[in-house]
Amino acid sequence: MKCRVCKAKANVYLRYANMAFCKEHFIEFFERRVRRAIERFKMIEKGDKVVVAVSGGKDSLALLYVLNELSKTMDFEILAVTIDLGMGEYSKLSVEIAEKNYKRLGVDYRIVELEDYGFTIDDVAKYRISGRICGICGTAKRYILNKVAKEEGASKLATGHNLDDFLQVVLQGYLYGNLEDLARYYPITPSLSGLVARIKPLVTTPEKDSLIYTIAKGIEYVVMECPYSLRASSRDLKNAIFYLEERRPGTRFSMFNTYVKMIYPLIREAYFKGGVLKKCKECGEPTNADVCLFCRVKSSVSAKRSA
Ligand code: Q46
Ligand code: ZN
Ligand code: ZN
Repeated sequence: MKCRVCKAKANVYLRYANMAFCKEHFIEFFERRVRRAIERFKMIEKGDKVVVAVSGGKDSLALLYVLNELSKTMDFEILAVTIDLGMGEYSKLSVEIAEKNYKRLGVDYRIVELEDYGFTIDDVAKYRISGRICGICGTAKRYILNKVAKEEGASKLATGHNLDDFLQVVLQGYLYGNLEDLARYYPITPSLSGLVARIKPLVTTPEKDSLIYTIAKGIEYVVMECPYSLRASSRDLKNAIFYLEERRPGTRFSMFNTYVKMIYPLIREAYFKGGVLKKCKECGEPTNADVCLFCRVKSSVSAKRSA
């Protein structure tokens, strides 16, 4: 098979698009598609300061490399942020690999420790704090990234959610009827009382393509799996989507377009609750409750630590 651009021997074949590329032209294609998603959903404007959330995994690092490239021509700046979540060896390795990549690219970065905010994810597991670990971990990441983005005067917060991640959340919303959640689920979430605008530049990038991109660019990423990852239900949904994709290549893109063009606007109209948030009585960060979930977890851990 030959590269569709230069006709040299192809290294990558994308079945969903029936296109083949050599390494160099795959990289170009990948970066152009991210740029198009950014433009289509108006994710980044001139002069933006974008915090890039980097876990050390393939998607967040692919995102970092692409945004670093695009920042040179699209006139915005980036700041990479990694949170040490306090999960033993896994966190150590994640931070180490993220930092190696920051140095390789020469980008500005910050590494923050969850421990400095009051607890670690290992504490949540050890003290059996009520709630799913991944739910609490997700809350902690959103809380800290938003806080750091505000401290740094950032106008956008970018995460590495890819097309498969996005569709999995949409399907989960359909299955369980979480329509209020879906009313806020879109490639860009505008800023809102104390929350920095969030963007998902990889939203039109299939998961496997980020993997190929990281390999093509020689990016070192964390292969080890998180010790708390159960993934059962989210994996099942992804497998279901993948099954449909295998039978009919391109299904994921049509699911995506149907959602953003037709379904999301209807759900938004019917279920979006205006989005005014309260301020947490303890930390002042935005929340739906009197005291935010982050502060509640923090108090439970400190009560158990001193018990
Ligand atoms: S949420 Fe769950 Fe992840 Fe946190 S505890 Fe690990 S698997 S890192 S994306
Ligand atoms: Zn080529
Ligand atoms: Zn709080």
